[in-house]
Amino acid sequence: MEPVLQEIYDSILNGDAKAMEAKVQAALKAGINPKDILDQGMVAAMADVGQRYENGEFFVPEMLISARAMQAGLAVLKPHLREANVAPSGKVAIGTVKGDLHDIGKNLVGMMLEGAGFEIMDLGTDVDPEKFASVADQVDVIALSALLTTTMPNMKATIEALQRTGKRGKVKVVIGGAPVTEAYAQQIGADGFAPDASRAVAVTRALSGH
Ligand code: B1M
Repeated sequence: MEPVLQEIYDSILNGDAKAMEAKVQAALKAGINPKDILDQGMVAAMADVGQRYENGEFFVPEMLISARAMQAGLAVLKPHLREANVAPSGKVAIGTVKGDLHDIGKNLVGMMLEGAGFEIMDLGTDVDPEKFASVADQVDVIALSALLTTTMPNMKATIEALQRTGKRGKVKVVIGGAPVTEAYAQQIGADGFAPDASRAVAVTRALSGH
């Protein structure tokens, strides 16, 4: 791994948001591909943080400061994740489902969709099924993120809210997040599943026709 990518990785593990900004800027200046900075330096480090939490080596405060360092790096990277000359596409409402406060993956998917030309309505985290249903008339796709096995059922609850309010036929629903699978998407009647942000763009494009 390039030394600066290792430094980015370490800054996330150390929860050093200030160093992150400088290191990501240095990596960009050195001509390293933004996708490599993201995947090798940042996403890999967050997976390591999760592993350490599972092993009892990290606790919630460590996860939180690592998340802040990740967000600081994403803010620097954001303009560089845009695709060149993208034509305006469809509109996507994105949010993390009810009960779930994890927003890094959701933000990343939103950024990549924005970079691909989609207009993003970011509903934030802990979003009620009814809130998603209330914006269904205004968008082409609803994108749901969940990071907890305990909040995944709220993806199903969101689809049910769309059905209940007669809006299911008006939008496509794409789901994703670490515990979510293709099989789960089929089980709950979602239109698409993506395991990561790049594939979320491909699936959203295919479903929205943009
Ligand atoms: Co939490 N947490 N956390 N956490 N946290 C996990 C998810 C966990 C797996 C850690 C572990 O045990 N190894 C575990 C869940 C276990 C489970 O459910 N099976 C867990 C737990 C238990 C908890 C708490 C319950 C801890 C506690 O309080 N006791 C608590 C819950 C709070 C709540 O939500 N109600 C909690 C809290 C937190 C923090 C607040 C401290 C912090 C979040 C800060 C924030 O988001 N602003 C946090 C963090 C940082 C994590 C880990 C370490 C990292 C998550 C992350 O940001 N990854 C995580 C461990 C892990 O995931 N390995 C963990 C980086 C991000 C880029 O990846 O979000 O997976 P990810 O997104 C990916 C893909 O999943 C996909 O694309 C993204 C980019 O490739 N994707 C989509 C995501 N959404 C998508 C939507 C799509 C398509 C693709 O279509 C619409």
